[in-house]
Amino acid sequence: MQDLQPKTDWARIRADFPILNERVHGRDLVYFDNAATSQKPRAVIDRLAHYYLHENSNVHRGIHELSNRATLAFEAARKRVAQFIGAASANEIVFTRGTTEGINLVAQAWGTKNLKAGDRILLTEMEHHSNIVPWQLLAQRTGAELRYVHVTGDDGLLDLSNFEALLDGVKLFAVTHISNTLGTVNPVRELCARARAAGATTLVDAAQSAGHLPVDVRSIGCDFLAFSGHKICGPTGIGVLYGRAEKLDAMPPYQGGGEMISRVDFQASQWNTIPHKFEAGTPDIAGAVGLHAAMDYLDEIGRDKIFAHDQELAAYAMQRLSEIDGLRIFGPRENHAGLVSFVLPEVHAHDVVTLADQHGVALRGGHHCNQPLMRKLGVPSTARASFYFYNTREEIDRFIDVLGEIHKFFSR
Ligand code: 7TS
Repeated sequence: MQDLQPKTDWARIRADFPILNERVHGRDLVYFDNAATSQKPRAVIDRLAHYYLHENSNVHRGIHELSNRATLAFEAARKRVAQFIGAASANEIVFTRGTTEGINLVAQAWGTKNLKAGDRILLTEMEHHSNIVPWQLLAQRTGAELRYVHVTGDDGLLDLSNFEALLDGVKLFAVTHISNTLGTVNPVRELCARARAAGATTLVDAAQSAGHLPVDVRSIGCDFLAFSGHKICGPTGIGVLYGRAEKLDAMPPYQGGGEMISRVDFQASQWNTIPHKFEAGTPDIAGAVGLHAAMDYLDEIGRDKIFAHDQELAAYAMQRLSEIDGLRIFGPRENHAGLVSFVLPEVHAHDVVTLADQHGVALRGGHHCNQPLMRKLGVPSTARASFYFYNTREEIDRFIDVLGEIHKFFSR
């Protein structure tokens, strides 16, 4: 059968990102640090400028025209987020500063009310620090106990052989959708179903997934899901926490201030409805509006196509990396997300990154906010190349050439 889908013009899409034309140390930039933050297309940059040029005002409080424009744009962004992740209602969308703040909000507001000494919190060994430390703080406050689903080893999969046993007594299960170090894509739908069947509340860290593959909270079946705007072509400073309406309704506020109240007296106050109850103070209005443009931009390409492209680049990079003698690659061989972590024998990851930078190639080296995972894998750090839809196979070839030179230099 003939393929009736129009071919995606990746070269034209790449041209939407002015920063990719930068020269770094006299070379064309190769930007392979997308897991840390993505670049921004002109559509998002223009939308931010338009907001500040024509709509800037504070939201919800004003009656004047500009305040109406800002409020309409801000609330339209909330509706768009609900659609972007398949939420039942815009009331289930809380704007935050990012994934980290979303997880802290749940740990603080939901956790403090619902956990007590002896209760269990189940995480996995591949979580980012921002999906570990808020739960440690909660455990310290409440006397709850932390448990971890093990990672199998360099192939970076979750060992689910004793998952049901681990779920015993668990009140909260939190898991990353895609690992920012291993590139593992976790079966979050199945994991959330099993955790909920065992009586646990579930949270998905979608920092690495929301902008890379179609994400649907009702299909995943989670209670909470968090992501960051800046990793999905949106601005920094804006993020999203999704919460099931009944969960958010039953939670106390996270922070106090303007916007989150319906009535304030000198001694006590009453809370606003969700999601406003969780948005004290002036929000990042421009950020939300810019995020709206980013979501429109991504969905015009199609997140299914973006993920197929990510996976193709990761597979190609792993194939090319395996040509280098003794190089150790982390993460699954199949169904790998768009990033690759590796260690060159005898070379510290920071040296790899510093030397690659001299050739214009932006990588990241370190523990990637996964210190416990690094200890488990027995390495202090890895070097990581992380891709997005504007990256190309030619850029991977350049990166491999540069690694080859670094390898040669250190094996002399
Ligand atoms: N969760 C995961 C899985 C992440 O990869 C990150 C950031 C976060 C949470 C935190 O997101 P933030 O926007 O709140 O900071 N990951 C990375 C990274 O891999 N390199 O730099 C930041």
